[in-house]
Amino acid sequence: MKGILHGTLCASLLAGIAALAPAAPITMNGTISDSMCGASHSKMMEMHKDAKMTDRDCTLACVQHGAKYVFVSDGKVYQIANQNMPALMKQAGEAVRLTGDVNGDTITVSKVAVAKHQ
Ligand SMILES: [Cu+2]
Repeated sequence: MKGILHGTLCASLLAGIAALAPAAPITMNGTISDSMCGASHSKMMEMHKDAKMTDRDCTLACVQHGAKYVFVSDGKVYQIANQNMPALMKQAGEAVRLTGDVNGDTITVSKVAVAKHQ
């Protein structure tokens, strides 16, 4: 008997799901900064040496002068869509774990938690 059946091709798994990326909230570690200073307050602090500002002081002062809150994570500066979230002012200049929907370079923040010290 020579009726050897060739195995049928295994159906390949179609994994084309990754292409569709719904805006799921993500959590990142970073700091709340301001759009004037971005990733670093050092330039501003250099200009106001006598004020002896902390990152927090600088962020709040910049926002008071028209800057917007931003979120800095891994050197990348994200704009924040919902500027009037109270937690932004509360944690300004400090390390946080921030949760929100990222759309390009803009985050709509849903949660700001204080980062644990390590
Ligand atoms: Cu500043």
